[in-house]
Amino acid sequence: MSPQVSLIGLGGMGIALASAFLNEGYKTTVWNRSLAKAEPLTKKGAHLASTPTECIQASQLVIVCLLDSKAVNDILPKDSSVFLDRTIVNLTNGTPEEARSTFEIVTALGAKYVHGGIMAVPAIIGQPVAIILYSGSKDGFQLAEKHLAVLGTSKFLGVEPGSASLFDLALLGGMYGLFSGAMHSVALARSGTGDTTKTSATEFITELFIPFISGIVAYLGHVAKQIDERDYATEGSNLAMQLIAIENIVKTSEVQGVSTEMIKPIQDLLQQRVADGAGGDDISSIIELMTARKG
Ligand code: FVH
Repeated sequence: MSPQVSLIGLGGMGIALASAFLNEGYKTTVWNRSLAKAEPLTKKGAHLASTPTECIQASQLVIVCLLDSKAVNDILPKDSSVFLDRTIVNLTNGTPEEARSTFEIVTALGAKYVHGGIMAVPAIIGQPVAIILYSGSKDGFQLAEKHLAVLGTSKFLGVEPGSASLFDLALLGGMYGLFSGAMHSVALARSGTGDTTKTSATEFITELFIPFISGIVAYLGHVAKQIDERDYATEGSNLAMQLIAIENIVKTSEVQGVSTEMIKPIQDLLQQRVADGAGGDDISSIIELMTARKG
């Protein structure tokens, strides 16, 4: 008998998730608020449920992937008989508090609840490079594990239901830092006069930004060790020196009419650290301003 799965939510990500299961021969039942989005999947053999309740009843493993937690709370049935023997895996982006709240609600209704965070775009779902974080019911995760492997590489972070959301948001925060840095970098590079004005964003990013940043990414392992050991001794790039470079970036951005919104926050952090007497430290020492340390 073919394995079965139900999917609630057929946005860009839900369609990719459902397609991955269909491609692996799963009997796949889907539900979406707007019916039209189900059409490409029903053509590939998916069964269309007419309500979320019908979709949950169709399979023991139910995957939810909606826009936000409010949408999840809106569509989840409140009748516990629907949830008998069900494992609900919610891959909707949300806060750790929202994950914990949905865990309480769904567990009280009698189902096993696992919350997830997808660290991938729809195009790579189904490949090992698609990392998906999970936390919550260990039994639920173990029951679902071999099916979740269809979607990518699973990483179970423990029984605290909010852990996957916390790591999801932490990683996305890093990604947005990179994007905002890249946008500022391109804007500044294109603000010049002379030959550089002819440089396209594509040329600048591929020939200069990516090779430069790749070297910096490799250095992050060392930065992480400094943070863990709380030893910020620099191997040559101290904060006082880096602050001057950042001040030059801010000054030049202002002269060139480029927004300083992305660069000013890091200037503020370095200024504070240098004022605190940490001018001889490495960049890792700004972590001291970002977190209330436990233990
Ligand atoms: N797409 C991506 O790159 C990222 C990758 C990482 C994970 N995220 C998260 O995945 C969740 C879904 O994202 P999505 O890309 O599928 O989002 P949309 O294409 O905008 O589809 C949204 C679906 O949610 C349904 N929906 C919205 N509000 C309601 C509601 N009140 N009641 C019922 N359903 C609702 C919407 O239905 P419809 O508009 O088609 O009727 C779509 O199915 C998300 O948490 C990302 O952060 C994706």
